[in-house]
Amino acid sequence: MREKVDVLLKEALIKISGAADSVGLNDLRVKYLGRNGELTALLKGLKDIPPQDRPAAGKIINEAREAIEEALKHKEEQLKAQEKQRRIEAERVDITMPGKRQALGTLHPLNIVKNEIVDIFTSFGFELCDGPEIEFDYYNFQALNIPKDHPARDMQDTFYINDNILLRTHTSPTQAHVMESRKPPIRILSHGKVYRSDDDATHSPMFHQIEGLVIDTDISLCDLKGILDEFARGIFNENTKTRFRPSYFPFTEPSVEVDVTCSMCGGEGCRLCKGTGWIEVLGAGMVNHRVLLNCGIDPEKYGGFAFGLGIERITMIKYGIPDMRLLFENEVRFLSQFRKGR
Ligand code: FA5
Repeated sequence: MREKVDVLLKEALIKISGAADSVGLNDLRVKYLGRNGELTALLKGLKDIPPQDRPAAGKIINEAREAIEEALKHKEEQLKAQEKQRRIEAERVDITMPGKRQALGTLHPLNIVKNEIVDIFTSFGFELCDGPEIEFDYYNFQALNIPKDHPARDMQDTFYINDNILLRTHTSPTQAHVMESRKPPIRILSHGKVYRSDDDATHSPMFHQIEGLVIDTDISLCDLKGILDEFARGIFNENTKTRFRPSYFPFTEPSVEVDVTCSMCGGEGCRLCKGTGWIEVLGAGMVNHRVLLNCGIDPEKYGGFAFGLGIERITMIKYGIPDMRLLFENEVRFLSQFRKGR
């Protein structure tokens, strides 16, 4: 019996110490100690040996069993430790690796430029105002000295909702709302979306305007020129000059178109300014006395100036953008060029 047990024990200990993983180890447990295991078979065979030899044989088998159990336990702990080590290696995080950079958003170029324009004018004491985008014909046209059927209506192709209601074609109606509801002195800046039936590389059916209005005593064209000179230097560069050309708007008299020296060539003449050295940026003028009367302001006592510009146009000039549609397509590669500190 001892020999048999010794052979079995030796074989079991070798196999256990060579087990590759916990599954293999469990198979060995079943093979030797399971209900039909090889050592269990020897125990069951005790009944076939003479009774006086049974205690000694039983002792030998039990000692072998304890040795196998001990070896299984030891190997199990060893395998567990190895598996844990392997997992730690596999899941190891290198905390010195650089993190994944999050893609940061940025202000839209139209908002960047709008904020710059607003900053310049609010530093002169202008107050920011909003007006409705769906507007009465009266405020968009009639109060601004453009009666129904006046040819000047053709200057702004209009989206009508019905005979009296339309999508505002400019931010000028805010002038009329403010003048109706406040007493001078008035110094406001109105901004927002406006709509016209226009669509090409330099015109969009929806675009953004900013409008300035000053009403007070003793206001002259020189004040307008001074303010717009400062604005041009602030929004383009220190060396920018302005030029006033006579123009026509029904709500201002006299009216002017304002040009600035080309920010790309400095006035020498280039592709951007079509060789002229000048770029048209806005419309302006002294508020027409009829508009003052329409809005309940005494033109004998007060006067003022107004100006209106397209934010898209200023943005295109400032950044050399050739097609206005780029500003509305939300192409990320285009927009990300305006991120600060790229
Ligand atoms: C006006 O809208 C006047 N209300 C401006 C004004 C205000 C004059 C106060 C005098 C006193 P105008 O139609 O020129 O003017 O438009 C002003 C600017 O809006 C233009 O210089 C141009 O930059 C921009 N603009 C006009 N139509 C479009 C369009 N379809 N898409 C993009 N920008 C446009």
